[in-house]
Amino acid sequence: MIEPIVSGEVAQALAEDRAVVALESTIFSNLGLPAPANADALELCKQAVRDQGAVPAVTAILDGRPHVGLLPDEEKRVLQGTRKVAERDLAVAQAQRWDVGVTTVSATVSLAHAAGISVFATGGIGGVHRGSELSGDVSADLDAIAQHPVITVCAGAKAFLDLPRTLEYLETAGVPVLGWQHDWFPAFYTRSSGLPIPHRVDDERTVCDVLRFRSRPDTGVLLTVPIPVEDEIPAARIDEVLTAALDASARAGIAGPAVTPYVLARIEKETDGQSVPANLALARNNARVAARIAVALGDLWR
Ligand code: PSU
Ligand code: MN
Repeated sequence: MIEPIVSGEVAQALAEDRAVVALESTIFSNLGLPAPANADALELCKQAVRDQGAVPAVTAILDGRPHVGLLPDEEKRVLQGTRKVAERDLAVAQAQRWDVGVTTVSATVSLAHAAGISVFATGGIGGVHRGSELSGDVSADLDAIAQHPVITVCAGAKAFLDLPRTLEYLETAGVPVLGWQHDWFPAFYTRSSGLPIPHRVDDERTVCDVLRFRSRPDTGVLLTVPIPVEDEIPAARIDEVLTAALDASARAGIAGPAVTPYVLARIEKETDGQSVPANLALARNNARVAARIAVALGDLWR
């Protein structure tokens, strides 16, 4: 049973039916971005949500309790967090009273659901890893998105994943996959993976209607938003870098939850840091779109 501690500001916004956008905290820790870019990302995402008239709700584990919405000193602790919390780890982090745990997409959709928040913004979701036929590595993000009634807004999945299989998995799990004003499944640093998006949507109203009309009340929706044109990293450059990063990860024998942070750090190194501003730009853009959806959802239900 999850009973998150909801911050005063978020609780009040929810009580008044105002728009709220959940934000995960792994991306704001050093597992997601190096300092000081992680702190910048947090400020930019929160501000992007506020600029649209919505309230940001960062999720995390603090003092063994799940939190939705953080105070400034709590945010500082999250920036330093090193323990990654997927949905299944929420229980362990509480049972063992973890001091700080940073939440992934799977943990965040679960906490958003528990708190009554319908829209969530992240950078990129986890997915089916390349070589999953052997490793079995499929992110818990996918099942969690399928099992909580939350719209997850992301820039697609990381290009180091197996994107065709990730899309197949989402289809099997029954998750509607939408493209925000775009015809292609985005690949995080690049606007297109070359894979067509199952369904393009052009306005907030349609996204809200997809959530409303889905047949299973506990299923989520995935809204993909391509990185802004001016922030994109050229595809050829990223391909080289990804190959190098994945090779390094295999040589170092990295497995399990450590894979994603390791590969992200290698990509940063191989791009001489160019991946970091791209990551910030897409996270902020996703937060902006998510807030617009959250505002539209509120307008529909009022
Ligand atoms: N993508 C990013 N940065 C991240 C992650 C994904 O650009 O920090 C994190 C997210 O929190 C996501 C998690 O939920 O990695 C997926 O991890 P895994 O592959 O171990 O499921
Ligand atoms: Mn994994």
